[in-house]
Amino acid sequence: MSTLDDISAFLQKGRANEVAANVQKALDEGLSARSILEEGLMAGMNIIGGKFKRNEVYVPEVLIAARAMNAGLVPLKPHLVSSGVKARGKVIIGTVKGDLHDIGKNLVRMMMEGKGLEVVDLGVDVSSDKFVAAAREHKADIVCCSALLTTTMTEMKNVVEGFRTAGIREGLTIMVGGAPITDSFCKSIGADIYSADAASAADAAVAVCDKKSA
Ligand code: B1M
Repeated sequence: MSTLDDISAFLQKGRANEVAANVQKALDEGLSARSILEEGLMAGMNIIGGKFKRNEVYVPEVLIAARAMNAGLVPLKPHLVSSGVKARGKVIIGTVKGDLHDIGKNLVRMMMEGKGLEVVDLGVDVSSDKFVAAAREHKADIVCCSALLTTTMTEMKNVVEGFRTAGIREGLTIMVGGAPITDSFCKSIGADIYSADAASAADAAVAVCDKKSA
């Protein structure tokens, strides 16, 4: 078995220490951070996701797999992000109300930080009011909403409405993403940018901030 297979296998068993150790081993072997993320960590999480869907594993197993994934991201973070870049803009990020999934959101945050953006992470289960208050307080350029459930993605519409009602929608970019989100959903709720993955979310955010400061 390759180190990437080991990472996937340990992640599925929720063995956080072994996942982190094998991520470090893969880095030492010269594997790219991207392949470790996609072919090791995310591959393992996708297998767990499929088993979860077929009721072959349940919430506790998925939860410990998620913890193991987060442990694997720790040694990977410095390699996913470049360092020493000057802050280019301010981003507020959170997983929307009712939704507790945070791994994708954490990846988006890491990639954005790596591109020199200052990111304020509101965590999970974030209400529209909280997004609005934080954007106001931090004078954000971009608000990023993540959702993983078809039942919570509709909360993104409330976030967009919340900014309209507060009178601060103009000049603010609202970005949305997460597995059930599509470009047409983004347009239908009046958000500005849909990104399918963390790397393109970071690229899009940098483009917005660079355009603003040009
Ligand atoms: Co949940 N869960 N879960 N779960 N869970 C899914 C999402 C599900 C697809 C599983 C399944 O049935 N196959 C399903 C949703 C079905 C649906 O709505 N259509 C589901 C369900 C049903 C549930 C519960 C309702 C289960 C229950 O209790 N009966 C429950 C809901 C709890 C709640 O949120 N209120 C629940 C609970 C959980 C756990 C707590 C156990 C755990 C989350 C732990 C955590 O996040 N700390 C969990 C997990 C881990 C998953 C799966 C297995 C993995 C999600 C993940 O982290 N993927 C997931 C199945 C799957 O995806 N295969 C599943 C890895 C991550 C890197 O990908 O988050 O998609 P993702 O992020 C991607 C992109 O989407 C994008 O970038 C990332 C990649 O670069 N992205 C953005 C994400 N946010 C973005 C924002 C952006 C741009 C891009 O801009 C702002």
